[in-house]
Amino acid sequence: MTDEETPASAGGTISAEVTPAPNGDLAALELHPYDHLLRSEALPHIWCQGCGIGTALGALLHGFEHASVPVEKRVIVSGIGCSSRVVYYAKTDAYHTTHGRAIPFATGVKLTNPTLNVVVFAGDGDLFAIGGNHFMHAARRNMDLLVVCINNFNYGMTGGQGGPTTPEGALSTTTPYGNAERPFNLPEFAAAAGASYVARWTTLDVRRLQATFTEALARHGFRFVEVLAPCPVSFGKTNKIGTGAEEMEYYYALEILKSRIESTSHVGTEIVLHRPIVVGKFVDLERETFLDRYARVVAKAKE
Ligand SMILES: Cc1ncc(C[n+]2csc(CCOP(=O)(O)OP(=O)(O)O)c2C)c(N)n1
Ligand code: SF4
Ligand SMILES: [Mg+2]
Repeated sequence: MTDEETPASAGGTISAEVTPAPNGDLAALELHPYDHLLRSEALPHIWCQGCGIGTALGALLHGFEHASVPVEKRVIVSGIGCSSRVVYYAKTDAYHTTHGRAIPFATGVKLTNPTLNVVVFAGDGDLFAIGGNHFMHAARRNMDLLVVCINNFNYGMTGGQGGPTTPEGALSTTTPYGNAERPFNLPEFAAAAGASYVARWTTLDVRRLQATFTEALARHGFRFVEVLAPCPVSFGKTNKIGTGAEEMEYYYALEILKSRIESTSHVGTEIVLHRPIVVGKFVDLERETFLDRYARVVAKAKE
């Protein structure tokens, strides 16, 4: 990213002020309340100023703590992309796999050691373009995974190409005259494929995200959380939404809680540029998981 592309040059500000370490001792300085949950040796991170991925990671770490998941039981599996970089920074067991293949790797981890609490954390391109089939079948099986999708409506890492969640008409480096395709509606896709738990929030909804992760980490089966997140240097810039902060204002103006629109059928969960965005929890069911069913089959085979 060049200086020209930073949100600061588009009107944001960067503070150069840093709290001095006591006696100049950097090790004694607590940089963040979740510092102990981060691999500080891997910092600085690669994310652009105003990117939403770190906010979602912070909420997930909050969820691990508040759902009382023991540190040694936390696993994050990711694919490839800016979102998938979280595995470098979270102090959990982690697996940075190949593009689109986080779900099958995570399935292998869970089946090998069912006592682990396995989270897949990846981008919209990773999970729904190259990895779409894996998503669909893991949901159908009700595989015991929490899947977190950072939906920034494009392929952030590779230069802002359009993908399966790019809204119709939106601009990207591969749709310079507007996207002619209709995007996936991720909550509906997940629900139709068989997910037990489905929610969507934006990175503006930090407390709701924290509560959702806390709840979802304590559940079983296939759980899906879509996080709408700013990608200011690509999607935000190309579509004139602006900086990360301006994309938050965009969400503030457009998001509607699902609970507020229960009685009005004309507002759905599809995402249309500059139209209301429905957020909330859409599915929360107790269903037999793959591991439950598989244990029965194994018991039968042993009879
Ligand atoms: C098999 C394969 N195909 C393509 C790529 C190139 N590639 C790397 S990241 C990426 C897309 C990332 O988009 P997304 O998953 O939405 O993550 P984001 O960067 O937006 O967080 C692509 C196409 C790759 N690394 N491997
Ligand atoms: S390119 Fe977009 S998604 Fe990637 S770090 Fe920058 S703002 Fe975030
Ligand atoms: Mg993306």
